[in-house]
Amino acid sequence: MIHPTAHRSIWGLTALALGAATLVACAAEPDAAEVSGDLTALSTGTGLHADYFGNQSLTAPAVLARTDATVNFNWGSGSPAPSIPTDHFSVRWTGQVEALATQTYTFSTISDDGVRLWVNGQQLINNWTDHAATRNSGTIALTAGRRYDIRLELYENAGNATAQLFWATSSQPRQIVPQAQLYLPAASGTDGGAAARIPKLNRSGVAVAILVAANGQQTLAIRAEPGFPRRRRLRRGRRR
Ligand SMILES: [Ca+2]
Ligand SMILES: [Ca+2]
Repeated sequence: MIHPTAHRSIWGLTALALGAATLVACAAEPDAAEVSGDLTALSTGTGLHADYFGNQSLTAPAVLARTDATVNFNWGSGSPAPSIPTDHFSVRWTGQVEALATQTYTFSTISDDGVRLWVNGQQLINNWTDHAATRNSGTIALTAGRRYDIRLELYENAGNATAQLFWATSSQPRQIVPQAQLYLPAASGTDGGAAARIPKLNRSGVAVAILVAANGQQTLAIRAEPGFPRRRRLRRGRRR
């Protein structure tokens, strides 16, 4: 068994040894968890919540509610489900998207007809008009391992109907946002994912964890509180 004092100093040394490389990011965004490595294996998303309306104005009540693994639909002249008409319907997808990298993401849609997209409360796409299949896009900076509220709305007037949601970064080619990165709406807050699996802060104001995924992939995760290191906290710890 490790003596409490020794345990504290081990944490302290760990923090000091790792601090130089990691605290740059922590200082820029003190409350954020800085996570590096391939996070794909840690993603557990099941898709977005979808509400389908039997009108093109998203007017409640929804005719159908379900989880859509991705948004990658080309309904042609058909309908999303037997309970939905082939024309004059609308859909709202809600939930969270988990970033894989700390980068600027370009979200894009191909829609027929109108489309609107928000990520983290910021509207990225607004083409709420009748149109044939059209690509629209917008950008937002995201942090690896963090989840952000996402809302996508579509309406179909007549003729063909399409709804697709993509993302891309400077190092990741455009792809349909994968199911593993899409989560059902959270009860509260926007932080989660790998960040939520990092242990609570210790007395020195930092937490370090090695996250091990099912495939053995190891990811170093560090969380530090604003102003770390805090000498006063350490002194208070020694008096106990
Ligand atoms: Ca139609
Ligand atoms: Ca149409």
